Amino acid sequence: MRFRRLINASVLAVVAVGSLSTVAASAHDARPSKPQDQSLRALAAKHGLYFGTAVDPAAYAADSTYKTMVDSQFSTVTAENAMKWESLEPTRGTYNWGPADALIDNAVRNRQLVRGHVLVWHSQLPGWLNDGINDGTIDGPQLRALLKKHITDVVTHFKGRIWQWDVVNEAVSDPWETPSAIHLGGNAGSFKQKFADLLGPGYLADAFRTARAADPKALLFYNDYNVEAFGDGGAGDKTQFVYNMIKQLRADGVPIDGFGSQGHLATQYGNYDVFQVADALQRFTDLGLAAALTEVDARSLMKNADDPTLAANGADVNARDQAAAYNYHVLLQACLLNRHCLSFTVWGFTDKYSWIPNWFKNPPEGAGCLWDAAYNPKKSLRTVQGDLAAAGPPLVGNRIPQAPRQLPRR
Ligand code: 9MR
Repeated sequence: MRFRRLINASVLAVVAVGSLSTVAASAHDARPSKPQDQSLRALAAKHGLYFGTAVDPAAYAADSTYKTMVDSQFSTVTAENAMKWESLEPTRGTYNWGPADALIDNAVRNRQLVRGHVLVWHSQLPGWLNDGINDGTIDGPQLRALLKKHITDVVTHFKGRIWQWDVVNEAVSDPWETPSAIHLGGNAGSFKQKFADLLGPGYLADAFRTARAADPKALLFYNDYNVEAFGDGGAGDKTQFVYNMIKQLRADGVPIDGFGSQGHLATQYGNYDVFQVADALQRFTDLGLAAALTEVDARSLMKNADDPTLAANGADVNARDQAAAYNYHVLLQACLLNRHCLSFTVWGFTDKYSWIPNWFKNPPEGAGCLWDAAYNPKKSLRTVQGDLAAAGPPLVGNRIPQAPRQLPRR
């Protein structure tokens, strides 16, 4: 008792000194403390928003700066690759849960929520499954059965530890593919089209129902790229197609809770504006869904593969950095303006480990992250910090939690 009283007295003393100095500071200077002194997670928490990153376990283990930043800057994490089917079941029937479990353990330690990525995707399937689909030894009914087992096994294994699941990822085509009218699948003759055709049109509804049966509490998302804004609403408008598809799923009682807009932007294509993206998010959340920005980055064309880290021209870097920062700003503001937008996740936070230069080589693209390859803050980071620090009521309110939609009672 006496011990507790002593502690209370000393805590009170500290509080008193703290508040005195706050009063003194605010009398002279009404500005908030500098955003760059605060973490992204702390700045976002003022709005109830979770700020996340994709995590690469190899970098996390080998690079202490990377680890410190994952642990301290972010309030939600996504496994960049460790929860994909090829990572979890490289040999048929033998699961490798280790890296994904470790990632979740770290998240729990750091009081972070986890986005599960991904249950159904035509890409990064294990070799045995790819081969079976390609050589015809795995047919439609077999693939549907394998997928059902996969979703059940994975969601059950991680049950209670996943906040949001990307249940289905990138299921529809792009307008530059053939045929150009958006459809389930991809380019004529592609693996993506074959995967969709084998599964048949009902597979999305089945996937969400199977996931819900295995975990009643996780929020279940459809996730895709190039759906940040609506186009002309016609046959080549991917956002419109995804909207119609999700609207139908909701009307059919399918337990889909969220719309994930990946947010992989590129400065050479120009920028959206805040209200284009805010309007799109609103149309989706008006369907009764939560929303999330799930894989944000803003890449630029590089002059050569070494640029900008080794051979960059300062004028180029400045122009790109400002354009990239504006792209981050637009996505974040749109998310902040919608109280159903629950999280804003970047697809890696440092150019040191970004997927972009590995993916876009000819012509080279890069420089898409908030920090550069030497962990120097970029204009994009400062912009995001400023946006989070300056936002608040009446336009930016606290987030509205999403209730997971349940299967109908039998
Ligand atoms: O960042 C991921 C990269 O390491 C992988 O090689 C790549 C393989 O397809 O997938 C990347 O992540 C993708 C994500 O899972 C889905 N949306 C697009 C992302 C970037 O390609």
